[in-house]
Amino acid sequence: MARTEPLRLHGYAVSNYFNIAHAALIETATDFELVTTRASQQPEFLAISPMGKIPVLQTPEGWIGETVAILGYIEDCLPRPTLHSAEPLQRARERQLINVVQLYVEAPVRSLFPGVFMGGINSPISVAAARITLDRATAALRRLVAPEPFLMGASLSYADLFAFYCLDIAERVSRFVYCRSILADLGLQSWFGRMAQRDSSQTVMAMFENAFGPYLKEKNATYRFQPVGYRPRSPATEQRPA
Ligand SMILES: N[C@@H](CCC(=O)N[C@@H](CS)C(=O)NCC(=O)O)C(=O)O
Repeated sequence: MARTEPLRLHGYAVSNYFNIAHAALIETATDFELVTTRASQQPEFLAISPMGKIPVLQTPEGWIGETVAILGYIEDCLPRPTLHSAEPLQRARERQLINVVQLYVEAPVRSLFPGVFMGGINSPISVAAARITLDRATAALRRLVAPEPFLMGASLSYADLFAFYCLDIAERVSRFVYCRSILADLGLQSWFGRMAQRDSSQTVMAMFENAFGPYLKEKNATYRFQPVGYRPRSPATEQRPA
């Protein structure tokens, strides 16, 4: 059934998960609107997002949380497979990659957000524990992907979008905490640079950059904004370190 109302994506651009869903809506040419919302544990927000997290997608039929579920909904509403392969094994491998990135890269990196982006301190134990998972995940991802030119082969998939926004944040944390580039460890710098040049990335990352500086200031973060691989095509409004 054709939708008469646009989908509404609630969240804001500091969130790598919000950015994945935003990029997927752009890449699939879905009709959508953005609604700026912060994550919250208030009852009204928990009624639409059970974990109180962003993003959350408002559809004419109801609300969906969790980025993987949001991507699945976007894809299921399309007339034909767009960012997922039509072939079952390839589709499963795309999901496998998304799971590895979410659970074994994003989650350990997220455990270090307090000491990097939120004005807190990371204990040596949590820094060491995250490193163990990241090393396993790095080895696994090196076995799983060899961009040709996309992570799962000749065409862009949800796995590329998921990995791009998670690795952007992982790269920032890895450089800050471990003085190491996870993109270099993975051999994914060229892929990341190509992804950064996509129209969707230019739109989404410009919004991220605008939102991230004020967020870091609000949190009194020790981290200072640095460009990772994304370069805007037009002159930037933000002052960048040389
Ligand atoms: N598994 C969730 C993770 C979403 C998530 O962690 N969102 C963050 C922003 S990037 C958030 O809402 N954090 C606030 C909180 O955890 O209370 C998804 O896939 O959407």
